[in-house]
Amino acid sequence: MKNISDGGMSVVRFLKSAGVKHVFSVSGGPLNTIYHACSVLDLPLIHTRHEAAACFMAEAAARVTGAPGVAAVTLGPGVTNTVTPALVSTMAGTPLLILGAQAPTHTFDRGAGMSWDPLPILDSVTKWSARVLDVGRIPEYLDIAWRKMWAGRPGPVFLELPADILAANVADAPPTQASGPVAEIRPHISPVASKSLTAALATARRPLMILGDELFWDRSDRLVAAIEKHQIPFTTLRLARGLVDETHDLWAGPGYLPCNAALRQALAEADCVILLGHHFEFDLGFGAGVNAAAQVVQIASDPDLLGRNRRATLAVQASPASAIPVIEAASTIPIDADWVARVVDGWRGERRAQLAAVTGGALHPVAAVDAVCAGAPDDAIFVSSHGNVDFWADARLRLRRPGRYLRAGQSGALGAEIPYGLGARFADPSAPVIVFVGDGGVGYHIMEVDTAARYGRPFIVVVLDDEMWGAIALPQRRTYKETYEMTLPRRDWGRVAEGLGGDATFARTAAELTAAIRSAVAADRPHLVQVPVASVLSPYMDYIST
Ligand SMILES: Cc1ncc(C[n+]2csc(CCOP(=O)(O)OP(=O)(O)O)c2C)c(N)n1
Ligand SMILES: [Mg+2]
Repeated sequence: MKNISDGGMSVVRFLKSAGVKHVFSVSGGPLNTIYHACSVLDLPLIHTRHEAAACFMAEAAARVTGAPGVAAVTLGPGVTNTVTPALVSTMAGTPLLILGAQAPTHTFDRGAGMSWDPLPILDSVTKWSARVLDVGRIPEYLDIAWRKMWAGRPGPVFLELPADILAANVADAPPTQASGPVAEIRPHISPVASKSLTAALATARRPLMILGDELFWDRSDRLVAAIEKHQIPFTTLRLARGLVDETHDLWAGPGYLPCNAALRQALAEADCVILLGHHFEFDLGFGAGVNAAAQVVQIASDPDLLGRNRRATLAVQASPASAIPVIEAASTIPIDADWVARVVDGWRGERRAQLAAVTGGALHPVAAVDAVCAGAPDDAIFVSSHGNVDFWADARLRLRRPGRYLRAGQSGALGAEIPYGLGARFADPSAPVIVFVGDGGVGYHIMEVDTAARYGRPFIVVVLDDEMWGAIALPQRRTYKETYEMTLPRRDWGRVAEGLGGDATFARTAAELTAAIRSAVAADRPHLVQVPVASVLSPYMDYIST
């Protein structure tokens, strides 16, 4: 082991100081300095099977722990393989640092092997991207990257590191600037905004609270107290899933209008909508269905989100967590209790109706999701893909803690789910992790079962097998009365998993599925359960494809 102080050491020293726990990677010659430094400085390096999977794992770690993940990839195709996860991370608002190698600077513009200029490509899918051309400036550039990653709504950043810069001796170019990761900066709610917020609440009779992404990073231990004091019905969206226990009496279901008709109605009837740490995005119908006469209070640190798609009557640029004690302190709202009961009962009724749809024959997706949950321990982390059957999972799961449900989000990217499962297990080594994926999505990154086996970080993959690309096939059939290249023959995914070092079960009934999950959790080895399911269009897909 050479004890050198080169660019690779500078990189890893920074990552350690920033609290990074793993570097996810696929190797490449120029990355050797980083690999060496990870070994010397004891930063665990995870060698995956695909650069996209490495990035998804790094991003998953952030979704579980709240601390950013890091991926290191080689030049050219190594970097372009990160484009999709960078896009997912941008659209989901999650922090991710991608380090990409480059050919040595003296070969620039000569057509060096594997080399391509990735900055125009990565620029378009990240918050910020840059090239480092001076070994002494590596800590400074990482510092900039870290700040950009967290500024406002979090997102991915990309740093290109040419091979000669990574290999250069730091002693020849001492660091330009002492740096370390900055603390997150969020503006505290001002006294003036607090007064306006209190005034808005004072006239509310039918308030509805939407808990969104920023609250995941910006927690408040007064959230439940504020909700309960005023008896405000609330919904949870994307990163905020599970932020408040979703078995709570006041939970109005998941914050996705396409799968929650009760929420659509509640938004149309509410007289005060409190949107915390989010904007009126696609799954909130861009705010179009909100009662035109309602007061809309929107609180977010990132001013770019304020008023996006739908104007707020009170838009506050502040940490949503800093606003929650103001809500709690407000005089009790003279609430319309009958309306609140209608809102929460509306969602419960829809949940019951999901079960009523379960019929005989192949397992209904709802029955499959329930059977998995029945075998899963309380601390399980769930991941779901973006096929039709997963939309049933999205509407069926009730998360009881934050960071326990991972889904690519607004990008809708198939393929993130299996690496998310493994990334989650690295982030929380003791939590059982269960991934829901279709027979289409499973083909993207099933290879990562091998990575799970190599590193002893097991997770469970549940393949909901309807023998088709269902999310596309079912609307196709509805519109055209036929489908085009949509069928998938039943493949033996269990044998694939076994070939990669995992175990496997084929389950046909709910009881077999629950038993398979229980024994997989107990064995704590990578496990794939394949379940034939009925092909039934989920309410979500039904809504968005009409
Ligand atoms: C990267 C990517 N490619 C294509 C799509 C479009 N797409 C969405 S769902 C789907 C079918 C998924 O099939 P499967 O995984 O079997 O789930 P099912 O819909 O059958 O439940 C496709 C192709 C996508 N969301 N992401
Ligand atoms: Mg399918």
